[in-house]
Amino acid sequence: MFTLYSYWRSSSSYRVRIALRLKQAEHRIIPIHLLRDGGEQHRPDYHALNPQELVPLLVDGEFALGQSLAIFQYLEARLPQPPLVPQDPRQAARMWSFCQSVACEIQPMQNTRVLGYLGRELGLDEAQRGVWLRHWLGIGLDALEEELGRQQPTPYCFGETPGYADCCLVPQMFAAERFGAVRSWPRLQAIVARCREHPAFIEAAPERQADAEA
Ligand SMILES: N[C@@H](CCC(=O)N[C@@H](CS)C(=O)NCC(=O)O)C(=O)O
Repeated sequence: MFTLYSYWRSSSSYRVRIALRLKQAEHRIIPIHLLRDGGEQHRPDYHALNPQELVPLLVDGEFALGQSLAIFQYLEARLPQPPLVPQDPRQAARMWSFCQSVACEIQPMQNTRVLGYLGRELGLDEAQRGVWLRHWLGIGLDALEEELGRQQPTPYCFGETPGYADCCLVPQMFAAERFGAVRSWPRLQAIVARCREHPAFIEAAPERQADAEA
């Protein structure tokens, strides 16, 4: 039985919630509220588990692991079925490149502490932060749309069944909608629409979480 520390609206947590469901892994979710009381991720008991003070955090017995892409790799090794990585090495590498693009290039710009710093330390108001954020989300998702457009269309990002790229894409599009950064990305949007009909994606959605707020 895995334990996942998660926040309902955190796109990185959402990635792992989807993956756990695709793997049909038995798990429980412990919510960490990223805003309440200055952020529960900074509580000493959580810091003891995860010095990075970020969600998600996966715990498997005595083993605790942060960073969603590392968690994907661990899940793949721990629970190989169903595989969420393409068999072809080049497609697999492309899939990890796609995941890193979301996790390392796009999502960090929208992170709570980054936006908080822009406001508190650099004095940007909400409108200015929105312009900044929409700029980065737009550039990042435009590139992914173009990349996927260069390969044969498949129902999901890299094949006939959902994989880790889809686990990254759906939460990132949720964030783009939340921050008003949506443009026309026909390929990405078609994949997201398909994913949103899949039970694993439905159950992992932010609004379905026990800690969801109106
Ligand atoms: N690269 C990390 C990103 C984790 C991350 O940024 N988590 C955010 C929520 S999506 C967080 O915990 N933020 C807390 C904060 O900003 O203080 C991953 O892929 O897991």
